[in-house]
Amino acid sequence: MDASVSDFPPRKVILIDANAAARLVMQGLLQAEGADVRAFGLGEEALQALAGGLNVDFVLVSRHLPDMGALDLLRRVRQMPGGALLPVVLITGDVEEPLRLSALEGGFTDVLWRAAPEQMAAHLRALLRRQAVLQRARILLVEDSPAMAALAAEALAPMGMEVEHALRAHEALERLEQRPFDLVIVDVVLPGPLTGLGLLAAIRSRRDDLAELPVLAYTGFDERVRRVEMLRRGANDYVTKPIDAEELRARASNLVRYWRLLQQVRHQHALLARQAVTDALTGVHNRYLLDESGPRYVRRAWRGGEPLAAMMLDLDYFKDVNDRYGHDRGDRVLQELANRLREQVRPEDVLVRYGGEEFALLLPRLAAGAAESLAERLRQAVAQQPLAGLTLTVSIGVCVWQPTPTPGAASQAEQAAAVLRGLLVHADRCLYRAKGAGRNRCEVDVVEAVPLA
Ligand code: GH3
Ligand code: MG
Ligand code: MG
Ligand code: MG
Repeated sequence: MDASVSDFPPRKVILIDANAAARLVMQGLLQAEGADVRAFGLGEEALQALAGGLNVDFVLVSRHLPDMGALDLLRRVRQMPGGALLPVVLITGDVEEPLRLSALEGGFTDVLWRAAPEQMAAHLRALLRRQAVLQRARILLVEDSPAMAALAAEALAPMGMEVEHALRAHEALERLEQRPFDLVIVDVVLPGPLTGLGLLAAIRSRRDDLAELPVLAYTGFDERVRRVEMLRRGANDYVTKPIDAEELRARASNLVRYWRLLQQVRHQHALLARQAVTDALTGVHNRYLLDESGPRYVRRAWRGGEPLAAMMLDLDYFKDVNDRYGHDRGDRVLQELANRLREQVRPEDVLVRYGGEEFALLLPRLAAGAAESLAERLRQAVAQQPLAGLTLTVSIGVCVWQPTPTPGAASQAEQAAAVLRGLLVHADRCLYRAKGAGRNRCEVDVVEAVPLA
């Protein structure tokens, strides 16, 4: 189960099944999904518990009960206070389509087939999550009439949605800045400088994620023109006055679900984007990030005539570590090395794992002297303290580019990318020199000309 769902309080479920073994199986399935289950063998017992004020999110009932038919039970649940909208799901061993249809027509929310446990588990999971999603929904209701607002809030309350009320559109905009909402319900006709249409326009023209926040409008029955205009400007849905509580609940929950889904997609997208530029072993950036953002650093340096340093750093004799202590130990060395390097650089510096045991750094505004002392500091930080219990050293090659200011330089992306490559190639050459000169040392070159690879 993902974290966003497990954060919710457990869903309360009533399970009614005369067969003790079947009850246990179902109970297991539900509990595995984090539900809080109350199981009963008789319909009458379950109805008593419900009538006694037991608050539940849904009811699962098997078709054959010793004391009443499932349909009788359903009818009695529907007559209870708060029972009109309670999901009641029928569990049956029978797959016949006519039964399914008659159960749905009879008012059951859904029908689950006992003999398909996989499918049933998936269904239950969906049901539990659906409820969980709505539970915490926060709605911003924008309505000038306190009486109307009270009606709407009352209609939404049974779903566990939290309703905040704003009297004016500008007040609603302020609240949107203060805390997250899942839905805005707005009266089209509002007094004050900003109408419902104005509020909608303000939301849809935002530059952040809130631009897509669902908006449910309500309008008078005879306000066709305004209603259409509201939809044209991006309202997701509408209800007409007088408000039908069930319709409002159904439309509101659809929109909340849409918003949650959209956020989930955004979250996944951000996660993937982060993963794409992160090295899985060490957690520092990977080479892809350097390709992505390096050219920007080049352009800035070039335009302003600011120095830009590229550094290549490679562990000495690392192959021996793997050979003598194993690959896992080698991995730990790389992780600790990455952490140590990260501690030494500034937030604006780019540190990437360039290859196996090789790291690259791109250091803006670092002139020759500063670049040389940083390289020396990095070298010592490794040599003076063991990595994963092993005393190791690194060799470092540095290329410091000191461009003459060139406004409009590298207006073309390929040009900046070529300079970046040139800098890295040159730094690598310096690294090679450091290796040749005995390792555990730094070699620094300063270049003024454009270093093209
Ligand atoms: P030099 O001082 O010349 O750099 O010698 P070296 O042994 O460090 O260089 P060489 O290129 O011969 O070996 C690099 C080794 O790094 C070989 C490879 O097995 C190891 N290596 C590359 N990536 C990883 C990794 O992700 N984990 C581990 N444990 N080893 C890796
Ligand atoms: Mg009004
Ligand atoms: Mg090496
Ligand atoms: Mg290497």
